[in-house]
Amino acid sequence: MVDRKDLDKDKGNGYEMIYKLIIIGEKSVGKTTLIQQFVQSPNQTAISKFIGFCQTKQIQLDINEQQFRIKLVIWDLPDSDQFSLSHQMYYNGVHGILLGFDLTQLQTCFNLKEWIAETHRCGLAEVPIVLFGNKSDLMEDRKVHQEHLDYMKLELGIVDFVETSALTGDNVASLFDLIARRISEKIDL
Ligand SMILES: Nc1nc2c(ncn2[C@@H]2O[C@H](COP(=O)(O)OP(=O)(O)OP(=O)(O)O)[C@@H](O)[C@H]2O)c(=O)[nH]1
Ligand SMILES: [Mg+2]
Repeated sequence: MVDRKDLDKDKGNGYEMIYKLIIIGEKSVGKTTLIQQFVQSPNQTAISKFIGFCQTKQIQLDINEQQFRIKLVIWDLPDSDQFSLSHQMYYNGVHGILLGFDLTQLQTCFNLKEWIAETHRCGLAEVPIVLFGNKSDLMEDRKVHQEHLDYMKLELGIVDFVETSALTGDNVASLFDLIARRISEKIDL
């Protein structure tokens, strides 16, 4: 759970907060590319090649007509085991989760439930999740259609869904804005 007292406040310049995000999903859905597109930097801070990499980016959010400066710390897990967040360092203190699949590979949707179950096993049941379908630029190869999406959202109990292209950048910033907004709502700023 997000605890407000853990968040660093700087009233002089609006609020300053740090949200830790993890990005999960099947292999090759575009998790790493999405983070790189968002932060516009190929340089990742490697914590360990077995544990993960993280990138940071500051965003501005307008909530209830107040400007909030939020630093996002985004964790990418390389070579993830199936459905395994495997290392405590990865999921400790997580404020938000991005769960992704590939719009051109229907099978990347089959295990979304397992990924959610894993987040619950790691104590993240109360943490906001936004689902994203990546590779929206590959329109002709699209295999995940509206009926699949409707079924998935119902089955997974997820309301928030964004279609992204990590290649063109389409909706990438909106995805990160949305998860930051959901976290902020949870904290009840
Ligand atoms: N056309 C297209 N290709 C993409 C997009 N996002 C990622 N890719 C490509 O998909 C491949 C896999 O992308 P990655 O970012 O490595 O995927 P990942 O989810 O990090 O994969 P793992 O780390 O192995 O789990 C790469 O060849 C990317 O260039 C996208 O939005 N559109
Ligand atoms: Mg990757």
